[in-house]
Amino acid sequence: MSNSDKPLVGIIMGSSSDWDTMNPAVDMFKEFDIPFECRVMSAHRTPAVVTEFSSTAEERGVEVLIAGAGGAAHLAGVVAAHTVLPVLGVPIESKLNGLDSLLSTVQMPGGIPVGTLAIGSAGAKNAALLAIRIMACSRPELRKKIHAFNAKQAEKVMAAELPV
Ligand code: RP5
Repeated sequence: MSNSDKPLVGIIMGSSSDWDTMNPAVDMFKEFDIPFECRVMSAHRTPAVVTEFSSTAEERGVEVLIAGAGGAAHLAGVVAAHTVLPVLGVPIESKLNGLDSLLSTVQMPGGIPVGTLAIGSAGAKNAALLAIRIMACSRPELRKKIHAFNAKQAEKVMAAELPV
């Protein structure tokens, strides 16, 4: 899945069963009109595909990579080992409520960084927003869009009504 020949962001997940969790990340890139590519690949089941995807991401023009995986969640770490692009990891909820995914994503050895987000769909949404903030460092127009997004979000909070 992709919305462009020239994606700026690569989103991958270890299994199609991760889609419901990762979909909010895709929604954010659609909302901000950012070209992305989105694929299923597994650090354990398709290691050669992960190696190829991550080692060629830079030459494809990709600027940030997001990897979601659950359980023995090594995907983000393996991606980070094959690229110098920023890699954001999303731990997927699992049989251990995602604690296994969180720990196996976050506990990287010094030298190979993965920016790990929260467990589950909030983590996926924030991975996309963090990727957008990274890309906005050199794109003033994109930074304006983030300000507008935050203002809209705050308006919604202030308009909330309680059933009392
Ligand atoms: C991981 O194993 C995937 O990221 C997924 O979260 C988990 C279970 O995968 P399936 O058995 O549902 O394909 O690699």
